[in-house]
Amino acid sequence: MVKVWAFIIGILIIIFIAVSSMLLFQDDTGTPINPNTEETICNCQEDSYNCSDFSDQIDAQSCYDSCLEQTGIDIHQLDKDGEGLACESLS
Ligand SMILES: [Ca+2]
Repeated sequence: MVKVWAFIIGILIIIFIAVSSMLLFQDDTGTPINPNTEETICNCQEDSYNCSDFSDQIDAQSCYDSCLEQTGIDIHQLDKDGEGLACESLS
């Protein structure tokens, strides 16, 4: 009987740890935070990036799209031929 109670208490402790660690890695909006992922910060204030600063075309494109939305121009000149695709050379 003691073993059964020890087993039940053990399960409850594991559930408690699992739930508290899930709560710990959420921000205020409830969105899970992956501590290993650093958010890409794209500065749209001045021409500060070249295609070689991005690890792939998707990153360059998201910076290009974000700055185009904020400034209305291709501030980093990532799309020199002006057809809407940034840094084709990275894809
Ligand atoms: Ca282009």
